[in-house]
Amino acid sequence: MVVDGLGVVIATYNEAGNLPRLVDALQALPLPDGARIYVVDDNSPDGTSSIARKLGSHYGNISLITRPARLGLGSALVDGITAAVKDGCGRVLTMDADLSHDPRDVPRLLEAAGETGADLVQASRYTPGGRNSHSGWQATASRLANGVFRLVLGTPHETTTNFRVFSRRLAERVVREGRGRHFEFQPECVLIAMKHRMPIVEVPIAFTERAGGRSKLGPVQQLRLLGFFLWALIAFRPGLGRFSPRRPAA
Ligand SMILES: Nc1nc2c(ncn2[C@@H]2O[C@H](COP(=O)(O)OP(=O)(O)OP(=O)(O)O)[C@@H](O)[C@H]2O)c(=O)[nH]1
Ligand SMILES: [Mg+2]
Repeated sequence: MVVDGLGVVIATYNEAGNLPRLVDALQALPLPDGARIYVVDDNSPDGTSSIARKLGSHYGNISLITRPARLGLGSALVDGITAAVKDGCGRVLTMDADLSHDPRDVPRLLEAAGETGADLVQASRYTPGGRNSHSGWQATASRLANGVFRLVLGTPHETTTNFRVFSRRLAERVVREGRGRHFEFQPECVLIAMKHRMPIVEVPIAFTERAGGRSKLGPVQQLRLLGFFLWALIAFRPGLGRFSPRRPAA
């Protein structure tokens, strides 16, 4: 049982080349005592699970959840967050495995969570000071979708990030109330936090291209995400309450 510890949840699908680099970088950080890493792998054909198992026997603080087939990022995050909450973690950090999220930003996110007590601390490429190395129409579409969402629903600058720290009470909420099994789980978490008037803080980051391997956000997932945005714009507008940013101390 990890009381008041940190759970780091990493969903993986075909990230064999990236996972060891990420885990080594995380282990080199000054993480809180008792921190535990939860890798949720969907039986990746490239053997990510067996690599995670080896990393687990080397470091000793890694739990591996292997699921039978590719079941979606949102459902993987829910399974990882559930395991962390069950182990008694006081905070849960989620991040991508592909090194788009720089592990060196983790201490800044944890500091912001500690200083502000916010239920959701988000690393954002769109908040002032943030940067995005993606370009092209997908980057424009992502920026536009986040901008419209913000304008209509009063959400933070970015709702499509998976680099986040959840308080335990929000982690419990998203597990219970989240319905999105795929990438739409990411904006859904923001809406759940806002629905319960839980404070959200954004921390600027530089988002970089994945280090290797292929994107899992293909056309089907992009359409699904777009569908969620359109649905949420209609379904959530009344009475959601606007995002009121609380800035971490400089
Ligand atoms: N377990 C599991 N993990 C997934 C699934 N889909 C995506 N992931 C993981 O979720 C994280 C985000 O997926 P990415 O493919 O990096 O998505 P993205 O960052 O929006 O797209 P890129 O910028 O092109 O990389 C990565 O660690 C993936 O391996 C899934 O169905 N199951
Ligand atoms: Mg990625």
